Amino acid sequence: MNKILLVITALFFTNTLSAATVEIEMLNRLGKESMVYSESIVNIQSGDTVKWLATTKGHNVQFLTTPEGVGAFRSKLNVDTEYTFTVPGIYLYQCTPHKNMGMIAVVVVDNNLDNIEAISSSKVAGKSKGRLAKIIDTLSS
Ligand SMILES: [Cu+2]
Repeated sequence: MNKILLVITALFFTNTLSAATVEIEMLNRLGKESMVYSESIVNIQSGDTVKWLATTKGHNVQFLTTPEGVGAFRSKLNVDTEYTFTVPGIYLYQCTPHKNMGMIAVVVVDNNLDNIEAISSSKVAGKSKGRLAKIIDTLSS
């Protein structure tokens, strides 16, 4: 019994100590692409934080499809923003002004792909359709 408690405690502290912050830039241009997040897929562990940097202005982060039970998140335009992920699964988010211009990306927490159907059937328009298809291809392979 004590041994189990010890293992659980150790796991808890290991997880807390290793909580990481990943930075993503919000950009008007990256190589040949315009209106993009610098990473279209980020893999993190629960407890980790993603920080989106307003490297170029006019962008934000708005959750579009998330694991069940996760509340809405929408940041202000033009400012750095961050979110700490605690629920495993895939989070699809978009930039509100550029949602039809392909400015979407995902965060995957704990390598959990349980909600991939909900992600792939998310309503996106314009250039975001192609980007979402690419993301789903990558996640499924
Ligand atoms: Cu944008």
